[in-house]
Amino acid sequence: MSRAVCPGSFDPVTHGHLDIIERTANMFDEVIVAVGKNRSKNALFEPAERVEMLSEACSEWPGVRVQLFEGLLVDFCSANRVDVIVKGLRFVSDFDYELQMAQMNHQLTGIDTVFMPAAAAWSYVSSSLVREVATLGGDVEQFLPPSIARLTAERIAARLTGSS
Ligand code: COD
Repeated sequence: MSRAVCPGSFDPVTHGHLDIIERTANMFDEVIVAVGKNRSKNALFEPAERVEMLSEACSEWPGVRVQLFEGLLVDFCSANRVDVIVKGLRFVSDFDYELQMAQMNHQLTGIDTVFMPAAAAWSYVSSSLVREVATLGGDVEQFLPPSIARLTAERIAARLTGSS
């Protein structure tokens, strides 16, 4: 039984993330999508909301489950008997950052990271750009599943009117 983890902030989850998760699910028996509880970013959605959105978005893929994690990713991997970390790579700057984390994680517990190239169709998409475009009134529907695009628009509208 092989088990991979796809970790991230997923604030919000985009088609780019989902492409990586689906391709990972085609390679491993089980995939845990691990949602970091990290609050240092100016998060749009609470961690529990992100878990709910991801659970719905991944519901048709057998073997994929979504969990929150806090603290070191390697500790989460050890506690959940994860064999490999899978990360999506979009461009060279992703590689620089991800390589350093992969080497640190390997040094800490021996776990390996596998890099998966982003799909060309989504390689320019990031959660932070989606948040920025939506905040400035742009249409982000093409980058997100429909229900998540709606929730994103609602949350940003609430922020802009000061009710959230
Ligand atoms: N296409 C393909 N891949 C994508 C796309 C896209 N359009 N967008 C993002 N990705 C990839 C990213 O490259 C990344 O691999 C993953 O999806 C998640 O992206 P984000 O932006 O949602 O999440 P991050 O990068 O903010 O998440 C970082 C973690 C939470 C995974 C990281 O901070 C972490 O491991 N934190 C735990 C603390 C820890 O262990 N620290 C020590 C690290 S050595």
